[in-house]
Amino acid sequence: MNDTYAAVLKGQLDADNLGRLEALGNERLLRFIADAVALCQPASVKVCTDDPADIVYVRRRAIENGEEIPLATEGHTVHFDGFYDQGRDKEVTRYLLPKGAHLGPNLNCTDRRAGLSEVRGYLEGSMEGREMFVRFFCLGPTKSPFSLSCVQITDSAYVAHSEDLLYRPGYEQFKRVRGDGFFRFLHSAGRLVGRVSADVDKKRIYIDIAEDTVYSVNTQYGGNSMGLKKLALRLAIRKADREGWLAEHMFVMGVHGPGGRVTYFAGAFPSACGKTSTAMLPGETIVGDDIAYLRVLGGEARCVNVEAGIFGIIQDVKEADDPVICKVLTAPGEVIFSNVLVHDGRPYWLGMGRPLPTEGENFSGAWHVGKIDKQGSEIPPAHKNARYTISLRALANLDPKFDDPRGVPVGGILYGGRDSDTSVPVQQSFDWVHGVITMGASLESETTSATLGAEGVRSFNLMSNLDFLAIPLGTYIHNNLNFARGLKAPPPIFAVNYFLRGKDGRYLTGMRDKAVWMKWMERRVHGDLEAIRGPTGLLPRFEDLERLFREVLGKPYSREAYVEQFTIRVPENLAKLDRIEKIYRYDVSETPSVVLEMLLAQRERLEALRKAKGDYVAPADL
Ligand code: SPV
Ligand code: MN
Repeated sequence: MNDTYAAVLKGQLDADNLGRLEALGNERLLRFIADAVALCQPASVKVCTDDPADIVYVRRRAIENGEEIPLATEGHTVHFDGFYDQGRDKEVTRYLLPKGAHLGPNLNCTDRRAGLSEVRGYLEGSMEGREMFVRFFCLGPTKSPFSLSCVQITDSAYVAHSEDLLYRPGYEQFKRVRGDGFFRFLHSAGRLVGRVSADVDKKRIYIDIAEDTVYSVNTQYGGNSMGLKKLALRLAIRKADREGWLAEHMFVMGVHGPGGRVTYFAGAFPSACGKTSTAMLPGETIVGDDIAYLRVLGGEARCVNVEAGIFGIIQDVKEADDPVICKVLTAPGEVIFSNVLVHDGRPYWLGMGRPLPTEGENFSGAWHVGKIDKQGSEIPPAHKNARYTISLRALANLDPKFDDPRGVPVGGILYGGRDSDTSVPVQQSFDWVHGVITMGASLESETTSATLGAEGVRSFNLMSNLDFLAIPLGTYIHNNLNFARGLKAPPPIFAVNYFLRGKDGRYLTGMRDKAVWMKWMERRVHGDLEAIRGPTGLLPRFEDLERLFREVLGKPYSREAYVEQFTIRVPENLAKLDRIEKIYRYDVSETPSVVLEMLLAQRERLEALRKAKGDYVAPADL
């Protein structure tokens, strides 16, 4: 070892922990850890291997240091984040931009030198009197072309514990695959008052793209603090850009078709738009609910779930709609609840389908009905972005190919957003390019509580990956278009919308109808069903949906419902094209020219239809 970093590690780590690091034989890793130790000044350092005893230790520490509180059910704990730390904080999440680099006008960047000095300033001495945990994980299955090694340093046992549920162990992977191509995450919760980060004004999440390193400080919320989640996604998008694959905000699920056939779908939805509940549909099997890597292997598109658990929104999770998750949330086993209401050792959340207690403990501390915040607004019993963290292995519907090193074949891709007035519930694109551009790159969604800020505002969110893009938007679209080049047959692309409303404001589709849309898409992948050609895509026929509603949900489906759901709303679609075209024409640099050409062709089809048939055109009139 080089003298300076060796001296730091020798001075701070006992022989056992030092031995664990040295066994990895990775100088870049040792340097990173030594730098973090010298900077954050922890009282002690715990290096975790893949040994289950280390996980037991981390779990115990989370309880001993008060970050997690045991609940009545065995294995269940609750964690609270600070009142102003309840979602991903986009404003203070920035790329550190080295001199000469550029990421286009749409990404939140700051000068690298100034940013490093600011965030490292906040990290200085941040772990005094506290324990530092060093953990190793693998994104994607181990021993796989998809595997990506990561090291997480944190002073939060809650973060170290959560990642244990959410990711595959990576210590042995580090031993096998030496070299510098790993991601590095350094997190400190910062100064705590009670159990929560106190210096909210000094919350920073800075992504050093030059070194594949993320610094996160003065925050605890999982999406800001757990490096392996969306922070690693940002780094992976850059790596994928360099290497010619895709890193996406997508679930992966197996949809079960006739004769025992399983067709895998990868689906991108913005946060809180039905992504997890689609991946968890009864009768289907889940591979993952949030992040996927896609690669071309042997001329075929294949994908993996990057993660091994779920950090899911708990609001509206109820027995009738989510029986599999409910079972895990109520049975003994490892579950971390966050930002729910706790009363008498039991967790409660909004929309759980029964009355909530009128008092308890929540993200505001001791809570009672009518409690108000500093602005005079009433504090809800549980936060809307309250979550549960579980391992996928706890689920009865885990797909058997979940851990396959070659991933699963991508049978179809789908994009969905929260759209109250424009798109039909389900449609298929004409081809790969049409799907990537008019469905993925044109995705809009009404904002939700998964990030801080106003809700219900329609916002552009290409591929539902906008929040995590780490390369210019035009380059990202180009990479998506190019992905199909190496494929023998590109998977069909679909768009879904679970949130379409009628003129009177009522939802036109039911919560469970997505089960039918998935089965329709599965049949379409194999060419089992015909479709109707509309101006924005290929639409289902009434008789196919009627049969699928009966078979899948055992319920009748009326022609009136079909017509209302699948009528093409020409003015709304044209208004959407206006918005999207404006973005690609004026706000995005390096837009591939095919984007505007495709949007123009869609506009011409809509205008021709309007001329021939009017503003609102039922499928039978197409
Ligand atoms: C999301 O918001 O899309 C999530 C949770 O999956 S977070 O970790 O906050 O990104
Ligand atoms: Mn997500």
